[in-house]
Amino acid sequence: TIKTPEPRSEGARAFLARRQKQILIDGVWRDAGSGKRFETFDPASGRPLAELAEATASDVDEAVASARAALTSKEWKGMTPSARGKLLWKIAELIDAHVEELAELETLDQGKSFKTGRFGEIPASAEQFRYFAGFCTKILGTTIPTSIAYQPEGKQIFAYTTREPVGVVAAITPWNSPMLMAAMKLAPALAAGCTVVLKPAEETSLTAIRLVELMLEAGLPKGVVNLVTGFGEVVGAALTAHPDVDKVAFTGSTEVGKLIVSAAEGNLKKLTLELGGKSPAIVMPDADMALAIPGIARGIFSNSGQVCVAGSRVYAHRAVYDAVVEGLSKAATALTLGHGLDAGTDLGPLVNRKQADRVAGFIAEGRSEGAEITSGGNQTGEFGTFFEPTVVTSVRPDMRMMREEIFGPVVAVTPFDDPEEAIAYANDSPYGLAGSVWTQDLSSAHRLAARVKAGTIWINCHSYFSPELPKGGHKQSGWGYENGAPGLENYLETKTVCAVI
Ligand code: TXE
Repeated sequence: TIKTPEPRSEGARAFLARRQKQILIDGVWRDAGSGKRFETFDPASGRPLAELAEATASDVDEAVASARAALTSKEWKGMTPSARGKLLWKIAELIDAHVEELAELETLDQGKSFKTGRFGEIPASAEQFRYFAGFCTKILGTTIPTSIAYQPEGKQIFAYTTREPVGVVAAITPWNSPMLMAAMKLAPALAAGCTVVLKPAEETSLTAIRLVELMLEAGLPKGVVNLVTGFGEVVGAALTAHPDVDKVAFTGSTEVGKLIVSAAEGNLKKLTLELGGKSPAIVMPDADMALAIPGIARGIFSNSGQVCVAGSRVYAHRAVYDAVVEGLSKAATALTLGHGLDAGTDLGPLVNRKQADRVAGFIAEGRSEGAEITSGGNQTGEFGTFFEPTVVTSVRPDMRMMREEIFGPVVAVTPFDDPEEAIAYANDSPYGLAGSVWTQDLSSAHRLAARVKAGTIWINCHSYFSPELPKGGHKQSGWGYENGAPGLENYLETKTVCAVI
């Protein structure tokens, strides 16, 4: 039996002691209009952690109205770019100051190992605000010489562009890396001068609530960020169909991404969609195996595979195929499963029973169709929320486990004989989120990088992120980019002013 350990930080204990969480509208925390609540659980122990407000469409209406009013408020629109930058920087500092607490809350709510949050995702969330803070003073228009032939006598044409915030943004985030996914939307949205209604995933809302508290503490004016907790098909659907929301920034499944495209039709709101993936890793015969094996293992097993860019399809040249299968299987067996807050834990549970059942379903189906499990393959734990890191071979390209996103610690390894075959395998997917190539030959590395259809290609590494590096999906992995300068563009409109003077 796994017990929920007491969090060590005073902050996490105090936050959990206030069991009933609320929504934030126009700077005021309050219950959902319906008065309803639902529980959020520690997936390792099954213990309820807190009660979340179950918002409905009328709460969404109020949150959107608050964001709309804040967009032109003196406190927000009137804030100088420099002051806005300082505010974002201050938010980053507050995240860093609360890193232990936020990492503990993330582990308790999501399951991930403490070190993943403490040394990865929480500091990375602070870096989002720090990176985009610098943009606030550098959002520039241009002056444009024109070729317009007609000009009244004695007059000339003067044309320029300005950049404006796109407006009210609905940020809808998933449960795999809750805090980081929220930060990746809030930071560029605020840098651009937008206002936001944040809807975190119903499974993992705690760090979003704590983050918003810290943002208010940093001095964010009321209404600039509103938070509504609740279910996707109610709160998420109301936001995406709302006529007064200008843009949706979404990370989640391709299935829901498509629903959002239809829902957004009414007012043709702008969309950025970061959707599923089935990212390939190509291992060439000259790969440095000391780098490749741990790198590929990390690329699929970290966060128990609940990572959009997880390298779930490995294509290994036949000369190194056995070594890759053996190496990955050993790496899988070496990982310790346990409660994320226990110091020795490498992998916590999946986010909930439903997700673990889903992963088990893929394995059972694959097995029945001839796939061979060389390591792991079992759902474990008192509540069936854990899943062993798993290496599978003999998986045919048409099998569901090779085509669909499993979102668990499962990797399929397939041999290839020449690079053209590897490229064809890698591109045989409706997804195009990311991929990696493993080789010591510079030319072949860059040639492969050019030929694999994906938003990010890593060479001799996998799942390396930084706010400077644009990240987005080709094919059915999404629309638009997060991070880097393109990440800011999504939150800006261009206005052209053309004058006869
Ligand atoms: O995702 P959903 P689910 C994939 C992964 C996983 C599968 C299912 O393969 O196994 O999706 O997970 C909100 N209108 N990814 O079902 O539903 C929802 O409340 C508007 C990949 O949990 O897409 C949550 O906040 N919003 C992924 C968010 O959408 C709606 C991360 C994401 O949940 C909605 C997560 C609706 N009709 C899952 N329905 C990645 N790319 O990283 C739900 N939501």
